Amino acid sequence: MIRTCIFDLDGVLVDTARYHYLAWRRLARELGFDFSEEQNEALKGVSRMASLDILLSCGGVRDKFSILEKEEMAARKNGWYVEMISRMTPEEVLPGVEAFLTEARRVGLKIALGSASRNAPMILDRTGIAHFFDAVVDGSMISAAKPDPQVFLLGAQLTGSAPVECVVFEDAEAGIEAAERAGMRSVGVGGSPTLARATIKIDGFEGFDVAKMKELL
Ligand code: B16
Ligand code: MG
Repeated sequence: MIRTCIFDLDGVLVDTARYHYLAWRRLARELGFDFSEEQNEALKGVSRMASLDILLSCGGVRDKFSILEKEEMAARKNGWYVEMISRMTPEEVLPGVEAFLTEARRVGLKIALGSASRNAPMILDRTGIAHFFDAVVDGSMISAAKPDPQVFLLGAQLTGSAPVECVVFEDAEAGIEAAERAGMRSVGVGGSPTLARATIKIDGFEGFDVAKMKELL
């Protein structure tokens, strides 16, 4: 039986990947190299500092900086990112998401967020979906990033469900692996071929509902 739905944020409920990309690209340009959208794919679902290491590797400068310099760069990128997400509106919630969350609540399912982003609470607020959540687990509450299962196990614990009673919605391979390691079923969201290990896959929430979820899982 499913009692809790745990949602990743970026790529599942909203598309903040575009803003992450613009901010990382600006940093890369300040450092003297370019950063493509294809290269940005590798950053999805990955923590802020791990993303910075990938970006610096792309520019061939990964070993050039001290920890302090890297922290300053990550803070600079985050400043630009926060500037962009502070202007987000409810129109940026992905299609079908609000209908699914509304129905899930109506039928008594618990709803949790399991995101790597330290900015998750602000994004939920700006897009007007914070009220749907019984528990919010963000990047500031965990010590190990996905594919470690910590973020989802905490979501289960905070909603009073056992892992086997949870289903995780994820758009990143590391998130699907984290769900698997947590002993949870998963729904891979979006067209990425790297989500092959998800229990089921959907293109998005349009046309998807709780009955379909229960039938397919
Ligand atoms: P922040 P998710 C992830 O969010 C993003 O996909 C990833 O690109 C980002 O680096 C990470 O959050 C950390 O975000 O810098 O805001 O703390 O997909 O786990 O919701
Ligand atoms: Mg994601």
